Amino acid sequence: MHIDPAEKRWAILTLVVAFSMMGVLAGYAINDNINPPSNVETIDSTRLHLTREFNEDNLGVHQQKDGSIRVVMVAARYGFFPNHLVVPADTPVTFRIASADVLHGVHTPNTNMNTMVVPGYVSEVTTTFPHPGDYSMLCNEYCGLGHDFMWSRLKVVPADQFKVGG
Ligand SMILES: [Cu+2]
Repeated sequence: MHIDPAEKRWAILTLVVAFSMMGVLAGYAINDNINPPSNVETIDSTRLHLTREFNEDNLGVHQQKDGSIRVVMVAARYGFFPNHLVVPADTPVTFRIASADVLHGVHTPNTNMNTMVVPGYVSEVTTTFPHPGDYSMLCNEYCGLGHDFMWSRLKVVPADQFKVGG
């Protein structure tokens, strides 16, 4: 089979560009600790309020015995519950989020916290926030007419000033 040398050059160039782009993506992912959430845990989204973990009284920030933080949240049209969280900096924070209705997303700009919240599943993300400050958690999956208003506040305080509920 005859392949024109010019065609061959362009084919090689295309492959080089494609593989370099994949390399750049892999570099960013490894460097910034970006990875796909891997928790596969199912839940009945219509009965969240009847579960031990996702009932209204248990939502929010909990400190574990080892000092790590566990945040239990429900995403529902059009808000995250609770809609104001305070967590410590430099401490592993595990978010457990379930949707009560449709597909939602949670994205915290300037951090690596970003996950989809698929009805029927519990989304779990563990991350550490190195920089104290005020962040927002935004829904980044279009979920209906009120989607633009679906966000909550996340305050990261220095670890020595943290107290649950403070
Ligand atoms: Cu939304």
